[in-house]
Amino acid sequence: MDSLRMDGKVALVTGVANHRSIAWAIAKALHAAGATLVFTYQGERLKEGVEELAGSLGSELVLPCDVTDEEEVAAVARSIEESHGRLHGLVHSIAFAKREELAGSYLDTSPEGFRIAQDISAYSLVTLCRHAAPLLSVEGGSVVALTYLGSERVVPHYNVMGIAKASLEAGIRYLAYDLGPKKIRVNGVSAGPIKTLASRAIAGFNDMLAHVEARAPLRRNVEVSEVAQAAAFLLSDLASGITGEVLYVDAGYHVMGM
Ligand code: 0WD
Repeated sequence: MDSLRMDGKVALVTGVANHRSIAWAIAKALHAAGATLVFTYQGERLKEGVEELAGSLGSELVLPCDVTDEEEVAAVARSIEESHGRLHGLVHSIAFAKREELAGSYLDTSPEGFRIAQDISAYSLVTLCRHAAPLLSVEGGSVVALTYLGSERVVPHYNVMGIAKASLEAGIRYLAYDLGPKKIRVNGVSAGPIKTLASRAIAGFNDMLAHVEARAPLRRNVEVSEVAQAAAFLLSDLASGITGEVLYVDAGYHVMGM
C-alpha cells in the first residue's frame, strides 16, 4: 500500500515568510513524514528568519528566490540538482497584490496592480514548474499550490487576488495535463481564511473569519495544521491517482448556498 511517509523524498517549499505562514505548517508536516526539505525565501529581509526556521527542521539548503526573477528560479533548480539530483515535491505558497487593490472595489484595479497580482500569484507556478520539472520527473513528483475560494465566488475586498487565483487554478489544470506524461501531478489546496502576514493585507479579514465560523458546516475556521495535512497528502504517494484537482480545506464553507 502507498504511504503518507516521505522518507528519502525531497521537497522544495516556497513562501515561508514567518512561523505563521501556511508554507511553514506544510514544511512541518512534510518533515514529520520524513521528507528532506529545501526552502526558498523572497529577498534579504526574510533570509535570517527562514534560515532559522529551516535549521530547526535540520534543513541546510535555504536559497533566495523571488519568483519574478527567472534567473533566481533557475539557480534554485541548479542547486537542488547539485545537492540532491532529484525532487519529489514542490509547494507553491506565494501570492501578492498591492494593498490598495485589496480594499475598495475590483472596478478600480489598475493595469499595473492586475499585472503584478497575476505575475506573482499565478504565473509564478508556471516558472517554478518549468524549472523544477526535470528534477520532479526523475522519480515522479507532486506539486501543490495554495488557493482560495475568492477565485470562483465574490469575496468583497479580495478583488484582483480572486482573479489571480482563478488564473492559478486554471493553470493547475493545464500544468497537470502538460506534466502528467512526466509522472508529475499538479493540484491545489483551497484553504479557508487563516491569520498570516498576507491575509492581514485584506480589508475586513476578521469579518471573513467570523462569517465562516457562523456558516461553515463545521461551524469553525480551519487550523493551519489541517491545511498542511491535506497538502502533505497530495504531495504523498497516497494521492498517486489525483491530479488537476483543487481540494477544499475550509470546514466545508464552499458548499453553502447562503
Ligand atoms: O487565509 C489565508 N492566509 C489564505 C492563504 C487562504 C487561502 C489561500 N492562501 C494562500 C495565499 O494566497 C498564498 O498563495 O496561501 C499562500 C500562502 O499565504 P500565507 O501563508 O497566508 O501568507 P504569507 O505567510 O505572507 O506567505 C506568502 C508569501 C510572502 O510573504 P509576504 O507577506 O512577505 O509577501 O509569499 C511570498 C512571500 O514570502 N512571496 C514571494 N515569494 C517569492 N517571490 C513573492 C515573490 N515575488 N511575493 C510574495
